[in-house]
Amino acid sequence: MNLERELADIVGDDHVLTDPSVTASYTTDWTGRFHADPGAVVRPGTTEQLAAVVRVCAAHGVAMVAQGGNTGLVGGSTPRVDEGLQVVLSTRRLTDLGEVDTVAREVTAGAGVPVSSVQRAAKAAGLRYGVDLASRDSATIGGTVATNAGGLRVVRHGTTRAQVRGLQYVLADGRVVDRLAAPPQDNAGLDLTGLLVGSEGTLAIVTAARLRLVPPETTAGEVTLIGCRDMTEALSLIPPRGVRAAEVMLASGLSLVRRVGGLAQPLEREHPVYLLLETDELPDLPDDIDAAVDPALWAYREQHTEAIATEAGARGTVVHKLDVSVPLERLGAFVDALAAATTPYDVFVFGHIAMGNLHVNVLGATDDEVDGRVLTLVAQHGGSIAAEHGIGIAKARWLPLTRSAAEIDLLRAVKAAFDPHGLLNPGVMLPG
Ligand code: 2HG
Ligand code: ZN
Repeated sequence: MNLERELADIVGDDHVLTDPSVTASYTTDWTGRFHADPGAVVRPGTTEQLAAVVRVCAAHGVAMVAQGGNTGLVGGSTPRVDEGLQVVLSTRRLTDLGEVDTVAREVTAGAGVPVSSVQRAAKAAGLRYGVDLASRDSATIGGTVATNAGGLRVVRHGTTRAQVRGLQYVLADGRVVDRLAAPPQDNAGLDLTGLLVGSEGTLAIVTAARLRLVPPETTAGEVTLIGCRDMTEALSLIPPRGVRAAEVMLASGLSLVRRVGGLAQPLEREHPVYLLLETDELPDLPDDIDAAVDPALWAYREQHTEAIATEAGARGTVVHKLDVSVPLERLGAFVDALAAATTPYDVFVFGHIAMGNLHVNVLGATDDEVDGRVLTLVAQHGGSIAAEHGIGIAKARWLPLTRSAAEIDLLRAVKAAFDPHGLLNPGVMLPG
């Protein structure tokens, strides 16, 4: 039987999309850098429907690209040009959100639930969800599980993996594994749930997650923006305790955000580096420091991604997003070396300083040669080429820079065990 007809028999005609004007938002990534025409976009409404869709695609030997809110920045959830016929499997209709269990401090969320909905449900029950990110209204639980998203509170609560108590997922042959009701402690065999977090849709398709919630903060917290000489000074000003968020920006990014967002100069003077702290109490700072305290100062950090996208649009180009991390003691040297590695392009650098995680945004490149230069520099500084956004297709060819041949052999063996026919997110994560 015809593939489209079989898919429509499972999810209904309205949820198999093929018209390019309708599928465009599913087939182009957020940066506009990655796009390919899929066979179809399928939007199952339940786990059972999704499993049936997977069985049909598997029977036809058709590849499947799982997609949540499509806010990813490495081309990990859109179809790709050189992988043949692919079906985009959108999990956005899996929006069941369970009751918050205030005793276990947990909630179960469907893969399509936006992060901000989990945050609101937790808050209404007197708790919090430990992951927060600027794309909270569009990014989904499924997508953040697939990429092991970090975000703005990672220094306080860890990455998404630390919040996931259990998962429900569909295997490449359509079988459903349900570990949503896993007990709090469970050492019966390998931690498959932990393995799936961060697997970027290459091993299975996550349909729901049991999430740990954390107690509310007991105070509102203090938001301080501090002007710094360099990265080393910024690092030295992060207090040893009570840190809820520690973010860094450079002068170029701050001035772009001010220009695009029409924001005032936040401090008395301009500085090469800015540290934004959210802390339980006001931080102890040297007397001569240039700093301001105000929750509204978050805007200077949160508006970076949008401001850079606006600037790229105005220049008729796309942004190359290089989410990397280096050991804290190498951060200063790495940032100093970036200018030479990114010549002649404009580069904006910001990120989660306490984790050594920098978002290197390069503007104006027409091929990925500059990506290779930056990622090689990362490797030379003992870092990782993917800190919190995943490898996607954007960085797959550079994985050997920071993973050994033995590790890549293991990754390939794990992939083959879960997905022997290579149908789940082909081209993502592993070099070709
Ligand atoms: C952030 O920290 C996100 O704001 C996006 O991870 C980073 O736009 C980026 O490069
Ligand atoms: Zn980030």
